[in-house]
Amino acid sequence: MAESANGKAGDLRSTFLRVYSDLKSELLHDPAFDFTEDSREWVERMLDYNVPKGKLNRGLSVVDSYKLLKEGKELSEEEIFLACALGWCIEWLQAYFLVLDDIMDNSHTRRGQLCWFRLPKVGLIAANDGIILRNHIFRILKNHFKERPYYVELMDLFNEVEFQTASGQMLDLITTIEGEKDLAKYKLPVHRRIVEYKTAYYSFYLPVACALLMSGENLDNFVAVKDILVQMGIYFQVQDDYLDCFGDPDVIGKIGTDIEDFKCSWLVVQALERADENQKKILNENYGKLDADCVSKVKALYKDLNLEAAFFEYESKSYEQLISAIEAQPSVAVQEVLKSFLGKIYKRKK
Ligand code: DMA
Ligand code: MG
Ligand code: MG
Ligand code: MG
Repeated sequence: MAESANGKAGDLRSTFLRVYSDLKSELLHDPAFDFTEDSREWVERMLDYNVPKGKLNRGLSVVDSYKLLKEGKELSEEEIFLACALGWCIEWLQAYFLVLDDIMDNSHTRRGQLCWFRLPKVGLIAANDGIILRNHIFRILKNHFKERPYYVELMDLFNEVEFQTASGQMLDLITTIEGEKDLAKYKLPVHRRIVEYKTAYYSFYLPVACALLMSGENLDNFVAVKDILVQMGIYFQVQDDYLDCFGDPDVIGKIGTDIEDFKCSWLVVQALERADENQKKILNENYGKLDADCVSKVKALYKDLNLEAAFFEYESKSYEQLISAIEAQPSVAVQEVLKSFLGKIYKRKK
């Protein structure tokens, strides 16, 4: 296992997926719960449906980052397993947030399939499945990291980041409360605050922080790195907002709902900045309505305002700023970690 995982990217992916199967079977035989046949089957189906079907960028980044931090030294089989297990903890965290996010955002599809709660047998059982997914993270950490010197740090990291993400989700959701919809409040700093918390910490800081803890580092010494990763996370969520409207659902695997949901998306913030009085009127009358005609009118306005070009400009500017911040980092290994992460998302289509 170690040999192949030290090699090509494709090998790493298959090693990573093998670790998923190992972790899953441990969870399905957790001695703390006396599984019935039905409950074991439910959990297995729920995991296979929600955990391993994404791009796995976040999870794989733990392993990539750990390797780069080891500066070319061959990893032992155990190190590879542990880095993969931490990567999976992040994928579990992501699955937990997405299962609940899709309920709250009234979404239809995710990763090219129906959202979990949309399955007739599932419905709001999905809410408890989200809680189960969340608990699995700490089962995995206990099973594999209990004896490690960084165990407490690791649990604290996952708790902190989960709290930040849930708080970001709250901000995202309370800006859309029925009866309090007011586009006038949708300004760039409001957007920035939401996406920093709901996306950046768990998607960007967490994978690198896991790799740093495994390498024996003290996270207090990496505040500047954290700052760059948070900036990268903000850029990533702007891409997500852009793709919600302009992406190809067959490629991104989900149908956008931001316009219907009255979300404080980067696109609506930009539209409001560029709109004349007449165009603002169109937005006020059509944004946040569960009605295909209203959605089309908003999309047509986005085209008129040339938001695609605005996004491409934002994208290149963010890239340049991130690269110069990264190159100002003293450690070359850290630079490599950050550049590899940025390379994975720059100009992404999904
Ligand atoms: C999702 O933001 C954030 C979390 C923490 C799941 P979103 O609703 O824009 O994500 P998506 O577009 O994937 O539904
Ligand atoms: Mg969503
Ligand atoms: Mg959401
Ligand atoms: Mg989105």
